[in-house]
Amino acid sequence: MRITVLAGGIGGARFLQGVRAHARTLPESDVTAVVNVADDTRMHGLRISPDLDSVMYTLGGAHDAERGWGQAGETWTVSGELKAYGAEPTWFGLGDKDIATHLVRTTMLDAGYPLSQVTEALCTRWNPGVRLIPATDDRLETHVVVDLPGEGRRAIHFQEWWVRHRGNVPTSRFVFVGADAAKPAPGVLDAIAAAEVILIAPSNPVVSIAPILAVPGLRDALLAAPAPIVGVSGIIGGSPVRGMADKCLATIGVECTAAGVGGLYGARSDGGLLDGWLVDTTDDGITVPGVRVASAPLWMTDEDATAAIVAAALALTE
Ligand code: GDP
Ligand code: FO1
Ligand code: CA
Repeated sequence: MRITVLAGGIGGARFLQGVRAHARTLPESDVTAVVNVADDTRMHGLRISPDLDSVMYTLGGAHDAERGWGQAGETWTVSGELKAYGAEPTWFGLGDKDIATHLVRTTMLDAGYPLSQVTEALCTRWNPGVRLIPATDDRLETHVVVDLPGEGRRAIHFQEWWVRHRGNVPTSRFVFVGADAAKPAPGVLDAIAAAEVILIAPSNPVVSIAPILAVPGLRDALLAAPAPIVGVSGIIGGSPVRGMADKCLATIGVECTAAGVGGLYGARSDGGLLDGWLVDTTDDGITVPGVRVASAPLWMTDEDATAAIVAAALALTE
């Protein structure tokens, strides 16, 4: 079965562990993940791709599960030295092992390779067992319009909003800089058109999935895809489980509930995204107009539990 997944960072990564595990039980399968790049930034001259790296490290078994980003067993010597120089941004930490990834990525990008090829090259080391494609090779960054005390209204990069301010600043909107001119990376449209099922990971709908959908052509490709599209809710009982989805949803005026996010994605029959929407058992009974809704336990506690979530998502297409 050809499965294509739209994914962000940690929620996408954990979900993909389950997709990979479930796919291994099928006679023939092939999993492609289209991954958000709008968290990407340059820091200290290095290109950082947080969501791609979260997925690559997690599927490669090298991730730090507790911290939720970067590699396990990290050391912070370089970050400490940069801080000692007062090199900005001092609020952003880069692990020593992680820096090697960014050095390879930046060197390849500066030599002219597109991010999709760089990602493929990095993955030859990590063997994720899933094909990882950035949504676009072009610059696409989430910026956040905020009111900073004493500084007035301005737009800051998503990383500054989240890592520096923890999202605790008056926030009016998210802007996907570069989206208008971005093109889907090679393989993205094919992965959507050739899929037998398309899954939307329980990733942040506002800053992980929306920037993927903002790449021109992507939404139309999803609407036209012959495969059913099933989303999995990242919101359980009104809680974002972990991360910033509550703050992001509040900013765009959407209720932080499984029904709220299902309604935000909308029914494919109505120009939206979804044929099916899988919610947690605590949210059983919610409805999304035009969408088939089912419930299952959605806590991605381990690979088996997550593979069962994937099986339940696929069952929604039958
Ligand atoms: P990020 O890019 O690292 O923020 O990660 P994603 O956007 O891929 O996913 C973050 C989202 O995953 C969070 O906002 C949660 O809603 C969701 N999430 C995290 N853990 C779980 C879980 O165990 N179950 C479900 N259903 N959602 C989860
Ligand atoms: N998150 C933090 O909370 N603090 C950091 O210093 C930090 C550094 C960092 C470096 C590389 C990387 O790939 C991710 C990093 N993150 C850090 C996570 C990241 O800010 C966000 O959680 C994601 O962009 C959300 O998807
Ligand atoms: Ca992200």
